[in-house]
Amino acid sequence: QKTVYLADYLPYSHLIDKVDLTFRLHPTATRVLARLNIRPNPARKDRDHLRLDGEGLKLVSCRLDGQAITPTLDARSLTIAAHELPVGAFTLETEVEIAPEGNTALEGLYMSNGMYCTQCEAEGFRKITYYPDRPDVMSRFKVRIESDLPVLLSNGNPAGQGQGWAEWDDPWPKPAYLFALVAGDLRAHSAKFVTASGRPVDLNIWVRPGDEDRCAYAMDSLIRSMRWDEQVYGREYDLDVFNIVAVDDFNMGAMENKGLNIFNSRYVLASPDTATDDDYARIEAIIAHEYFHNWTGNRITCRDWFQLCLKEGLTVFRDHQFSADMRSPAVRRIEDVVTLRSRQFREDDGPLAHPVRPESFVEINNFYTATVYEKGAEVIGMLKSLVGDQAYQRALDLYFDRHDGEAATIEDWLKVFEDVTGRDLSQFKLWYTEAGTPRLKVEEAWNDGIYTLTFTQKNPPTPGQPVKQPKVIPIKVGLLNPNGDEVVPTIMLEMTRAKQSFRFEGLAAKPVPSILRGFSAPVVLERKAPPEERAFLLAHDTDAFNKWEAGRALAKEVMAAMALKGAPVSPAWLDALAAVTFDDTLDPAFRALCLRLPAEDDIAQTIHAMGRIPDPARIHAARREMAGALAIRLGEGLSRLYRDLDDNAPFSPSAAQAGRRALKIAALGLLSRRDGGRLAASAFARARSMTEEVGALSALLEVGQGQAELVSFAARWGRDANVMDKWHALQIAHAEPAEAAAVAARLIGAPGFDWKNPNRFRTVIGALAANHAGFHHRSGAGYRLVADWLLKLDPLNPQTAARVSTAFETWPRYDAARRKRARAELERILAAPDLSSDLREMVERMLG
Ligand code: B3K
Ligand code: ZN
Repeated sequence: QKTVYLADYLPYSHLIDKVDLTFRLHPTATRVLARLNIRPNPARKDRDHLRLDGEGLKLVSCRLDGQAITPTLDARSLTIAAHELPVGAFTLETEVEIAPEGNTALEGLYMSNGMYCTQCEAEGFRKITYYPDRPDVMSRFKVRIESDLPVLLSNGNPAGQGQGWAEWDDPWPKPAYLFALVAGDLRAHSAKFVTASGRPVDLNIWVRPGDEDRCAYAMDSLIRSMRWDEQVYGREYDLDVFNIVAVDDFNMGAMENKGLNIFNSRYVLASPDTATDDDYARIEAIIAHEYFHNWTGNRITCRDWFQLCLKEGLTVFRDHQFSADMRSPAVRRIEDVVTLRSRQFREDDGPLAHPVRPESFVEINNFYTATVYEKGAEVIGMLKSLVGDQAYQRALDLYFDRHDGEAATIEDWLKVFEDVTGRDLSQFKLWYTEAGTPRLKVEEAWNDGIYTLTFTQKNPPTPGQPVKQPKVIPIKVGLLNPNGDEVVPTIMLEMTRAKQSFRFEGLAAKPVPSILRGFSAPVVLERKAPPEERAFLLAHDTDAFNKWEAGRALAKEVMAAMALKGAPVSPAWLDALAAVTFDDTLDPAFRALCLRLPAEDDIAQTIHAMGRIPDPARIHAARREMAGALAIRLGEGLSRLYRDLDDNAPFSPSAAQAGRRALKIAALGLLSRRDGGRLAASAFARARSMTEEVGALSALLEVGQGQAELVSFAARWGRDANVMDKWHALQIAHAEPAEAAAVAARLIGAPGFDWKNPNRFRTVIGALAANHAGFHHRSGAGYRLVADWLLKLDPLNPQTAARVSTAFETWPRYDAARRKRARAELERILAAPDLSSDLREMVERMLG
């Protein structure tokens, strides 16, 4: 398959004014009739042929203005020569046959547990019918579904139904990637919503019979999202119904099809006994994300797939804002930054680094990445900081006004900000076009009452981009005096040059700086500070993010020093953390975050950034030693803390209660290191929520206990695959490094384990990849197992295989022996006959 370039963009030759689709559903022989009203695109001066995308379709018939014709077919398209086309508008009717039952790639029309469903983004519609499958071709869709299944759904508003059929009419022009169809024996959890301007909307969440009572939280999240988008962005819903369907076999989290969102069942179904607090938070965020796409993605879509961040970065930014409003902004920000660093910084630092707006791709599905999503959102956060909240709001209003109904670009997006503010954003645009995480060095000077901060930015080379330009970096800074009082509240410094100084006058004493407050830019701050200064900020910083960050930076330094040179656990770190842990004036969720030690992969990233080679075994030992030392240092206070938090309040998924549970479980984990798991065993037996159950089990496994509890968990939840994912993941996460691959192999190879289901596959292989010392074990067993299973999955489901292959993206960081083994596995994958273009592109990029 060949490479596509942003620079080659050309508008489509024709416009499609209307699409009428009829589906005669059948597991092995579904008929799809498509009637397209087509005319030449006036934006294109040439008179061109008509080329429609189509893959794996059996053409039954083709008519142009009612006359049977024989178009030119190849494996990827249907073409009608220019001279065979009428001069003006015409109608094209095709009938094709497809086999949803045999569709294991889960792209296009496929089946999951007896139900039909679709996934079209990015280029799956071409597996359903012949069509210009590109986002800049927007059309009005009418759909008729014929099937004996009781529930038949598509986009838009219902337009009639009867025995064995249903019709749907979507008044809003849309690209084909937003098309969806669902048919099955489903039950609805329903509610009503009235929009700000009085439009009544029927809300339904469709699930398998028996799951109806696990939809309440998703529905509540949806209603709050709809209200929030009205209040914060002035965006109302625009159809009479909004349907959500939960599907068990799904390649990703969820999909924002117009009026018919399709969700991985894992991100819909929740009850206190099956979902952890993290699950609740994730469900809320994903429901909101897909709903927000209705405006940022659907009403305004992307001109081409290079503009993916236009909808994804903005929608992630919006769902972060929403979660911050619903929960604690500080806690949300910290969690988002932890994810950003562990996924996006990791990506940016290796062979898969690419700009937020890539310039070329082979398989677009390989670009739904942390960079496009998470960094894409950070870039919008910076833009908002730079122009201010009011200008941001005016720019967004203008964006919706100007581009509603269009397929837009990053240039269009930046232009609304330029028009509203009069600012030149050409330097800012580098955030979209250049890959890599900038490194920011800071020096301070104190002279005659003048305090100077000097920043130097370095933009490291990334694949295909050896040289980079200085970026605009909004650096939020506050200054504290030596007593811990804030003497300069948060201000934003705007850095535009490679090296730049900022002066502060009128200070009585040399201040302690709190730099990059709220993580105001996605950069690596390289500031050497003594442990006492970190401890001071952890105790006194008024910015919650930087307060946490001070402890984090200290923990990272300590762990890296332990792994690199066998340094002892730092007493300064232990004391500082003890003070935070027992400070009852602080939010329990915040304290729980401070107690969460940096992940081993993060430390490997840190050590690599220092120009050294990380040793996974030593990092693992260091982290364990830190946790043990912390358990001892916190002493009896830990038991008291645990008891205080172990109340009998009735369960609520609220952020406040979740925060208390998180702190309680953190305390339990540490206590287990001292009592060998006695308290955790009784906590498991008494658990009243999945959060507590998983928390206790994980504390037990970490200290080598929990076998009986694993058995009882499986006995209780064996029939619920989404819950059992936790059981599988925990065993791999807590396996000893030398055994992790064997544990994963045993679980994924167990009879009856459905590894073809993406949730199952990702759980086991993803958990092994996340067990840093296990995956990178010097035996190479981790690398081998992951490669074996990627090769097994690839012929069935290339998209998920390609996605999971990112387990290998950090391989160049490690020592020669490990590199050799990892490279050998990647080359073995590449040598496989009939490798998918999805997995091939990933492996080739990783090999560099
Ligand atoms: N837009 C979809 C992702 C589609 C992924 C295609 N490989 C979900 C989302 O971002 O909301
Ligand atoms: Zn999205």
